[in-house]
Amino acid sequence: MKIGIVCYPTFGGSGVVATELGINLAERGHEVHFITYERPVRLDVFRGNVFYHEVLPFKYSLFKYTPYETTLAGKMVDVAINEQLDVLHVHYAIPHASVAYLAKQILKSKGITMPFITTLHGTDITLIGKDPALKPVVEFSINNSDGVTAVSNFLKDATYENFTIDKDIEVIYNFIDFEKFAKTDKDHFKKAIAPDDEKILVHISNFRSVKRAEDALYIFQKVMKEIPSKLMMIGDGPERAKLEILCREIGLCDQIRFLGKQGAIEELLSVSDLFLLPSSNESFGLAALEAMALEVPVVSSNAGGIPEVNVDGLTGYLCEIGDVDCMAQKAIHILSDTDRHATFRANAFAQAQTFDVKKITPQYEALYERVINATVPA
Ligand code: GMT
Repeated sequence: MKIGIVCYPTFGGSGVVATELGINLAERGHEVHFITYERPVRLDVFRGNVFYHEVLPFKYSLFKYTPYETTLAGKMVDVAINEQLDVLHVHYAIPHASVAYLAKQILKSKGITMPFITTLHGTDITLIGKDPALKPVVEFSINNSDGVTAVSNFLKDATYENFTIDKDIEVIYNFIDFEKFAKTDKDHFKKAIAPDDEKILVHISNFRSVKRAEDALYIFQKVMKEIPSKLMMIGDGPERAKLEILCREIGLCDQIRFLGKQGAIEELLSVSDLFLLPSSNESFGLAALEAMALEVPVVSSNAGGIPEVNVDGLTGYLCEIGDVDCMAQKAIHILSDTDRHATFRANAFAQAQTFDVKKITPQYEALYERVINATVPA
């Protein structure tokens, strides 16, 4: 198949999922065309059947805002015609689903049929999408997609609760590529971060308020009173400056490393002992799955779709949002006994295997085929 993929090219979860899916589809023999405003961060190796079409900003003195949606629609139409796409798959509803609808109508007026699939990722539904300023457009574009998927049952239910939806939403979970996320011997990293063999706790996010990254610091503060440990804070975002101030206020800057955005996450996870995900909302929690793929147990909040990934008492623990005492106590419980820690590590890995990309990509392929076959020619 010839598949167009539209996503945010950044470190955000939806962009990572879209890029990894495109790469996997290409490895399975499909031709994949990424349509984005920048090269996606994880699209870092040349492949013969992967193409990247950049949406360039259109500037004109009359415009206060660059008309991104219009140029994106134009690029979708151009790629669909010239590359003869069979299907377009847009990730994150805003604005990609409504723009895909516009592109589809333009193509229809030219006698070209191009179905599109929308994958809902989380905040496009739970946070931003339900804002009255955006809701009618999000609702319309979901109802007019040829196929709709959500990355968890929680997100599917939230979509039906927040919008009037007359479409079937299929749950296709996020996934992990075990060829990329394989444990590597990074002992020199471990020595650099934890020279006295301390336990390494890790939090990875885009440091937006929804991640409650400050809770990771409070949890760590309690854990390190019982267990010699270090905390790696990976990623960047609007809350980072406040977190660095907090780290100074609680006097733990020697124990906490802010590493910023990192490319080879798997190398840092290879030396980690426990992952902290205290988010107030999370449709899936891809970062937790990536940790589990590297045998790192997870202590998290029980928000949104996280329980569909992190199984309480098996792969880690779930506590109420904001209950840092509970999360610290569970972290200590896991880390304080070597055999118990090893069992949690093994369980986390086994659970991650249920999300193997090799099991998930065929679900998208089947959906593409169903949608293409069901589409009436223009
Ligand atoms: O908030 C983020 O982490 C970014 C956001 C996105 O859309 O890029 O992530 C959402 O999509 C990820 C991939 O499907 C999910 O793993 C995250 O749980 C989800 N974030 C939220 O729901 C807050």
